[in-house]
Parts: sequence; C-alpha cells; structure tokens
Amino acid sequence: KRNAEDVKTTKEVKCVHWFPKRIADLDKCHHLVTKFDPDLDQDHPGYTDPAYRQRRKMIGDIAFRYRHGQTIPRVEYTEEEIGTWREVYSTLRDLYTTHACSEYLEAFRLLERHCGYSPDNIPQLEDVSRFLKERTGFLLRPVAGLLSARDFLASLAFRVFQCTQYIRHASSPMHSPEPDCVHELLGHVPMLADRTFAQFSQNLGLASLGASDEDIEKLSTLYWFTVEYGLCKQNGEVRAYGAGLLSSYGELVHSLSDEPETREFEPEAAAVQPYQDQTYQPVYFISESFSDAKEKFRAYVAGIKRPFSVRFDPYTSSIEVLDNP
Ligand code: HBI
Ligand code: FE
Repeated sequence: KRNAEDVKTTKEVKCVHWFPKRIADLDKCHHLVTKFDPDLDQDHPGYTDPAYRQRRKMIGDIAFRYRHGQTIPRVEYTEEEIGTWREVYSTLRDLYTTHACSEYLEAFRLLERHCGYSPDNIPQLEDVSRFLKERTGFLLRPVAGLLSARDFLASLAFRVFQCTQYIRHASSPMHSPEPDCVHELLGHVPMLADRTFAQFSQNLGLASLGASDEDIEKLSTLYWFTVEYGLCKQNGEVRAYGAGLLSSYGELVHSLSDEPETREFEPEAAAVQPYQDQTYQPVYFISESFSDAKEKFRAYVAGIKRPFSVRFDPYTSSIEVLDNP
C-alpha cells in the first residue's frame, strides 16, 4: 500500500548540480575561494605589499582572460621572482633523492632536461602543458588563485589541471598560504607525468561530477590525503608523492620523520579525517602503490550514490552521461 509520503519519494525530482560536459565548459569552472587571497587575508605575507598584490593581479588576469584551446601566455618573471624560485628549488632538490617517490624522480629528470626546470628559470605553463600532454594527456590551464573544490575536481575529470602562474611573496620563500606556481610546478606537475597517478587523478575528478556537496567534501578530503599529502611504500621505504609535501621543505622532512602518525591508506577513513591547512598534518596515509590506491578508490567510489553514471570519451574530451536504470 502506498501513502502520500512514498509517492513523494518516488517522484521526487533529483536536483543534480551543474557540471561541465565538454572540455570547453571548463571556461565556466572559475569560482575562486578568497580564504587565502593576499587582498583579504591579513596573514598573507603579501597583505601589506601593494606592489606584490598588483603583480599577482596582473598575472591572475591572464587566467581570467584565458579560454580553452588558447596558448597559455608567457610571463616574464622578475629577478626577485626568480630569486624566490631559486631558493626553494635548490633547497628542495637536494631532498628529493631521499624523500620523493621514484615516479616523481623520473619525471623531474625529464622536466629538467626538456622543460626548462632549473634553479635559474621558472618554467612556463605552456611548455609544461605540452610536455604533460605527451606523457599522460594532461593539460594545464591558468587559474587566478584557490579554486572551489567542485570546479577544481571537475577539471581533473577532463585531465586538465588548473594551475596558478604567480609566485609567492619574496619574504617567505619556503611557505605560501595559497597555491602558487612553486607548489604546482614542483609539487603537482612531476606526478601528473605518471600514467597511473594521472588516471587516479582523473577518476577522482569523474567521481565529483554532479556529486552532492557532502560527497564533494569527502572527495576533496581524499584528494587532500593523497594528491596533496600522500606517502607510499617503495622498496621497503616510505616516500612522498603528495604535492603539498614535495613543495614544502619543512613538511617533507616532518612527514618522513618518526613524529607524525601514519596509517595505511583506506579511502573510507581518509575521506572523513579532519585536516589542517595552517600547520603540518597530524596524520599521513601510506599507500602500497598507486595501482593499489587506484583500486581501493574505485571500490570506494562505487559506494557513492548518483542517479547517473559518467564516462569520459577521450576522442572528443567530453563526458557521456548514462542514466542509471
Ligand atoms: N585550487 N588553484 C587551486 N589549486 C589547488 O591545488 C586546489 C584548488 N582548489 C581546491 C583544491 N586544490 C583541493 O584542496 C581540493 O579541495 C580539491
Ligand atoms: Fe595543490
């Protein structure tokens, strides 16, 4: 017997959040979060430096004007900016041999050989994008700052990584409250050159399309403990693959010391683990390998309810939406 309540549930129109279906729709995925913006965040090292803020805005305008398919305009970085880059680059580079995973090290060598990675040069996004395209099909597109989790994850579904182009303030070379090109180029880019990692990133993106706010929150937490702060096992050792670690000297050392708590990577646990964006993480998750992380994630995603499923068509770089019966 049906009562009014049952009828309402069965006929309820499922409200699905808009999501991009074609790669050019990423032009509409540009919603910024102002939490760490130097114009508004009093703790940002650039807050009291109008010249820095103007420069950051100028570089950010490249991203606001950018449309899918265009060549990413080059930035002529100043001596001061290159000095900041040099300081981080040379400090971190020495640490990678003992702290970064092998996939990272291999890509880093190639980037130094082919993409202008060096202490004296800030690589150009267009060159890096072309390199990644050949390795894994990933593309970069410029973004003006911290993007909403929904827009950021949606772009990963198309193998597009939204990448900041400005650099952190010179007074604080070892730390930036917001993503900057040091974080993207030294943290994210080398890992995106790995096939399995690229597939894992795209799967995270695909799982986010049209997801509820609650599931977006879980997926970004998962992203946080893998793509940003993940550790993995290699030849009996623990190594870093997370971009937040590989772009921060202090936390990279900390994460592989015996101070923090470490746990085996389980998506169910990582998706709800509270995290820190002000200081070092109190806990890190260790994966057996990227394929293992990818498989565990696949099983986790199968449990996320959506009234439809999605498939990426690589020939047209678009999303096919299939209604679930
Ligand atoms: N935006 N520009 C940019 N770069 C990131 O790495 C980034 C982002 N927005 C959200 C985000 N990362 C993650 O923390 C998750 O919320 C997806
Ligand atoms: Fe990041």
